[in-house]
Parts: sequence; structure tokens; C-alpha cells
Amino acid sequence: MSDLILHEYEMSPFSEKMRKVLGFKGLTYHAVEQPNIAPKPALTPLTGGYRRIPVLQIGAHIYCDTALMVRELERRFPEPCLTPPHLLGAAEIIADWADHRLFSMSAMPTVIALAELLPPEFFEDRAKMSPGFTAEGAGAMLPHFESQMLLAMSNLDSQLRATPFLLGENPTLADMSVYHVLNFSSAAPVFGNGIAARPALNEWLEKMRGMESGDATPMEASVALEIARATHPDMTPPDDVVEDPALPADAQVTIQADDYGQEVTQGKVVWTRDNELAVLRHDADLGDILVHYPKQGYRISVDS
Ligand SMILES: N[C@@H](CCC(=O)N[C@@H](CS)C(=O)NCC(=O)O)C(=O)O
Repeated sequence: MSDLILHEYEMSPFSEKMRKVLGFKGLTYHAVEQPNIAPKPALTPLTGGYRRIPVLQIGAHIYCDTALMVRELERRFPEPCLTPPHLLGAAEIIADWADHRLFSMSAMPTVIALAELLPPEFFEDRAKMSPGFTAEGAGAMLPHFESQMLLAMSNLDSQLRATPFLLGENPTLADMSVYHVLNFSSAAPVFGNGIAARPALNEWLEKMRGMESGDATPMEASVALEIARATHPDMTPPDDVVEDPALPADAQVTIQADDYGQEVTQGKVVWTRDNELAVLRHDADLGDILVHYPKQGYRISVDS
């Protein structure tokens, strides 16, 4: 039985990124269906507050943010590799661009196109996550988002006319991150047409869609919670631990995304890597949980 539990939902583009990463690595995993709006009562006891999707659970370890999840999977299951050393920097930079800038340009026009499939409270929920994200206020912003996204598509198409994948002959993390945004945004006619008009981009998207999505077995949320309850997290610092003077062990910290989703996680620093922080939280029901966050993209403050 796989130890990997992905808390996700079908329509979530970032979950699709992880499904493709898991598939690329030929991994089996359990999929827990979570709601697409808050509250998420079977998720936040694990994270301590973070409500974004997906979340990766391995026993009583919780990994927030797909950037960190990919690094953890690369460590645990190095082959096949998505971040070969000579492309690691470029892959991380493109993934960060796609997960943030490309996604933020595509999100509003795409959810407006998908509005009929979404619950009525969806826009209110997202407005709480990102001030300004309202269906009514969107009109003025759409032309800018659309034109920016089409310019990005042209850059991607020009690269894909030269190489089969964004960084050469083989798929990397860069492809996974750009893929999930384009796959999602193709639901908006303006973007679907934009992709269709760029043959190399279109061909690459079809190739990415055809790749494996991992072997998922559905799991009830209560089972995932029970697994966390029954397991104690391993607190041993990894070999590549990097002490961070700003985040000393045992300091009580508050972590919050620096873009959208304002919910915080609080916990005690156990160890840090260059771009990772592991904090211990105690949940009254579940016991000890080690929550892992990337440092990039998160504000981390030491509580006084
Ligand atoms: N940087 C985060 C972004 C995750 C994200 O924005 N997820 C979306 C769904 S695809 C989300 O959580 N939306 C709010 C929700 O689903 O409640 C990551 O890489 O995991």
C-alpha cells in the first residue's frame, strides 16, 4: 500500500500538476477528495490552517505547496528525474514563473468561463483569498490578463518549435508547471483558441495530456486523518539540514503565503533546509504533526 496521500479535487490545476508528477514517476497514491471552497474540516486539522490544494500527506508529515512536494518526491523517488542537476535551476525558475505569474494571468478569465460548473459561493470564497477576485470587478481586468497570457503562449510556442519539451529532449518540472496552467486555462475560449493557433504549443499540450497521471486509489478523509493520528512524525533532521539563524530550532513561528490564501500555520521550528522549513504542531485530536513548507513564497515570522 502506498504511503502517499494526495488531498486534492478533480478540477484543481495544481492537483493536476501533482497527478502528472506522480504519473511520470510511476507512483501509486491515495487520493482524498477535498472541497473546492473553505471550510475544509478534514484538511485544516492536518495543516494547522493552510487551506490551499493540493496537500501531500505521508503519515504524520504534511507537505504544503506543490513546489515543495515535487522536491520531496524527487528525493524519495529519484528516477525518473524531473530536475536533472544541469537543468535544476532553469526548471525551478520556470516552475515558479508558471505557478505564480502564468497562473495569476489565467485564473480569472478561466474561472469566469467555468462559472456554471462552480458552486455559487465560489467567487465570494476566492475574493476572501485574493482581494479583488470578484466576478463583478473582473470586466476591467480581463483584457489585460488575456493579452498577457497570449504573449506568454507565443514565447512558449517559440521554444517548443525548437525543442520537444521546454528544456530540451525530455520533460522536466518546467513542463509540469506550465502544463497544469495551460490545461486548465484551455477551458476559456480565448485561451483555447490561443493554444490552437500555436501548433507547437498545441502539440506539446496534447503530449502532456497523454502522459500517465499516476495510479490513484480513492481514500476517505477520515482514513487519512486516522493515519495521521496513528503515526508519530520522524523528527530526525535530514542530512542536508541547513541551520537558518533567522529560524532557530524551537522558535515558535507563523507561516503565511505571500500571494493569496491568508490562512496561517503556527508551529515550532524543528529543522530547516535551504528552501524548506519543518514545524511541529500539536493537534488536540490528531497529536503531533510535522508540517513542511517551502521558504520561497511564504512569509515566516518568529512570534514574540
Ligand atoms: N503555490 C500553491 C498554489 C496552490 C493553489 O493555488 N491551489 C488552488 C487550487 S488549484 C487553491 O488552493 N485554491 C483554493 C481552494 O481550492 O480552496 C501550490 O503550488 O501548491
